[in-house]
Amino acid sequence: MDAAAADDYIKARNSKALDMSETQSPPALKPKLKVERPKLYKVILFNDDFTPREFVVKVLQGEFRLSEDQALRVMTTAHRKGVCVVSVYPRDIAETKATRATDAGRALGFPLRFDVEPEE
Ligand code: TYC
Repeated sequence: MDAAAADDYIKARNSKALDMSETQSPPALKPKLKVERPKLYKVILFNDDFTPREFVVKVLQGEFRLSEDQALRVMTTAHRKGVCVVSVYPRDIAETKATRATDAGRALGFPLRFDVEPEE
């Protein structure tokens, strides 16, 4: 077909595509297949002067499934620097773990604190 005919054909095809009653028409626009990753949140551990080191390690192992070695490193970093990132999770998991870990300390009268903040 010549250029004018081709032009008419494309116009007709696109106008059909926009008419949803024509189910066999190809879509005029490609659908966006965009799958977004869930945003991640950091759980932060704060140092304090009262919570026993061994207890911090136990909470890190129990609530965050860290190995003894990882838990010791995280506890030691928080002890020396004031804070340490424990791990990252989707928002509700991060919040649940931070709350449970903070409550475990509070139940024994310790001021142990875990917080959640969005990853950049
Ligand atoms: N600083 C505490 C102590 O000397 C131990 C500790 C470490 C507490 C890390 C909290 O996030 C923490 N007993």
